[in-house]
Amino acid sequence: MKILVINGPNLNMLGIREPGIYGRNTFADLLALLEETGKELGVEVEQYQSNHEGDIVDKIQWAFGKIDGIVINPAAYTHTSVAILDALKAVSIPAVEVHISDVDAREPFRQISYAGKACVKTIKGHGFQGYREAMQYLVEQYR
Ligand code: CA2
Repeated sequence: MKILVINGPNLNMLGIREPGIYGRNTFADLLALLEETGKELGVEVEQYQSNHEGDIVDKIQWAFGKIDGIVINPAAYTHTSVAILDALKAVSIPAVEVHISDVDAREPFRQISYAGKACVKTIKGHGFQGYREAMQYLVEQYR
């Protein structure tokens, strides 16, 4: 099984600013967790991060026919991007939406998710562990 993990804009800055919301761990720490989780679960993991909406759409399209499950934290594009929603629907690969913070407890605009409408599950507020839970869920449901 192959899992693609997509992280959206500014997540590459994790650990550098706003430790109160996103924690002190860095983006490199997150990538290490994904790698380790992939080994534990016996799945191939490809990670992708971009600050650009169209590049994320391209990566989702690229996944068609190559990837069995997607874990996606579209970051700010969660709340704005119909293009990412449409791309997820177009490829029809089971996708789990992850948010590090509890978006429901934050500003009202963060409580709207377009991408989530194309996802089989959403995990929010579990920190980096949310990515691990998302990968476990895809393996349990779709391997
Ligand atoms: O909680 C999440 O995972 C979010 O997807 C993170 C996004 C935010 O726009 C969503 O509403 C919720 C923001 C990611 C920005 O990451 C930063 C990292 C370091 C410093 C500042 C921002």
